[in-house]
Amino acid sequence: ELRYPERLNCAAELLAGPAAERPVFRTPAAGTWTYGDLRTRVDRIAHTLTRDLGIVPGNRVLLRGPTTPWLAACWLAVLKAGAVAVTVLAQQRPLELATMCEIARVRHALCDIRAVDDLAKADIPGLRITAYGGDGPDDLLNRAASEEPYTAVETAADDVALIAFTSGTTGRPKGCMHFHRDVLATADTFARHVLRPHPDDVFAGSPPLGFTFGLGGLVVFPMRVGASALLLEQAGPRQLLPAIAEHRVSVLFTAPTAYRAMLDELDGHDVSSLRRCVSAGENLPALTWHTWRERTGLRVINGIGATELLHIFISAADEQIRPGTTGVPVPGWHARVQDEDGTPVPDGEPGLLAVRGPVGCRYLADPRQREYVRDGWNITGDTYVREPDGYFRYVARADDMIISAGYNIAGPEVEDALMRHPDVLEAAVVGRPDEARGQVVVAYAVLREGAERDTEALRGFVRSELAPYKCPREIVLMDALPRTATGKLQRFRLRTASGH
Ligand code: 3SK
Repeated sequence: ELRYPERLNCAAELLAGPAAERPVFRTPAAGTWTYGDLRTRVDRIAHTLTRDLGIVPGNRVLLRGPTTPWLAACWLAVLKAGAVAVTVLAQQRPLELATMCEIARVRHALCDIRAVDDLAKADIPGLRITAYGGDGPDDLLNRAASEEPYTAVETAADDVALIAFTSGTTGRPKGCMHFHRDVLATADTFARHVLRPHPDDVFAGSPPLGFTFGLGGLVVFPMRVGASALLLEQAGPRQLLPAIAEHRVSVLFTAPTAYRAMLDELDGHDVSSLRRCVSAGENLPALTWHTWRERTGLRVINGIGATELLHIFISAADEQIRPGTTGVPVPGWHARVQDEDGTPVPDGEPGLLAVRGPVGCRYLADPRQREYVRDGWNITGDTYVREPDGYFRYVARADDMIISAGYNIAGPEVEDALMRHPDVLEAAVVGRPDEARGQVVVAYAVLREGAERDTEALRGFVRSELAPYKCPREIVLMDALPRTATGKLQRFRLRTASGH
């Protein structure tokens, strides 16, 4: 069982150990930051937050920007000052940001200087935006309220450190609150027992820091052991492959889609520095696992995680890996498969995955908490089978979420966006199986009489409302959507029509 002191500030804990001259963040353009550089910069930012911006413990601070050492430093400074980091994805659009700020009651935002105009456009009432990453006198770092070391706020281990958003099936995002101890628990369970990193490891990967998969893999896990991470603003397979060779990356975090894309481009790239490859965000097919093993000699560590539970809770490493399964509960976690009433189903039969462990789901002011946590078990929304030997095998998502290239997309959120177009009468959105991305978003729409049947214009409209990864690949026009006698939408019929 994990034990942490009653008073715990996870940022101070992560920053404390390693020698000042050791590297912590590497970048292609802005060189390398050492732990000493990071500590100095975090302290300057924390002083400015406290003295200049008037941020007090418990305040929620939105963090927005591409994956850079500056974003990581802001995250650490917010936590060190006892405030709560509200992390969002750089691609999220003004409407989405406004909803998240309203839910989390955010009054302050720290935003990469290149993304400030976009955030300002959201016109979020009462939001004070401070830019970072620039060199002007108003930039967060240059305000330099003090050069003194900053004494971390003595937060309780179960004070909220982080609010991470996830899309719900109804489309309204849910803010997941995580404690200071939760952040360390992810490193002290999955990373410690499965990943087993050492201080000379160089981490890299595609998930952004606004996604807890990336926050763990690129900040928390390396810092917990005094290692370093390569932070890439663009981290698609095309950028990752040369970066692995150039920076001698040893631990890779990405999604199955990216492993498949890298396999297509592997020839001529030196990936001999890799010793650990982690895959999560969507199901990893056995074929991808075997092909990666044949081409690189490496066994991919598959895992299932959730924003609600912060990071990975079922996985396996080395000889324990069984391709085609996710693995076994990570030490510290328990998992079972149950029916809708909470009764465990026999091994070999599909049911709902239920897990519990050191991190639990705590939605911020959202009644959907009752659906996710039942009798102390977190119901992840995935259908799984537990094999007789204790391995867990993924079957499908149990709800209406679409998982495309590792992104969780709520169909109803896309439907709502589509229906904001004046020509659209009704819309239904489902996932269609896709070899490269797992699933792609497909929309079915009924237009108003006389409307122009221009599906490209509709796609453009959705793209202006939502992050691009949520935009339907195809919009199919229909005369009417399939409904039950009581008027309920039958998404399963559209799924069948779209190729499930
Ligand atoms: O949502 C996920 O799939 C995930 C995977 C790994 C770690 C964290 C998360 C949120």
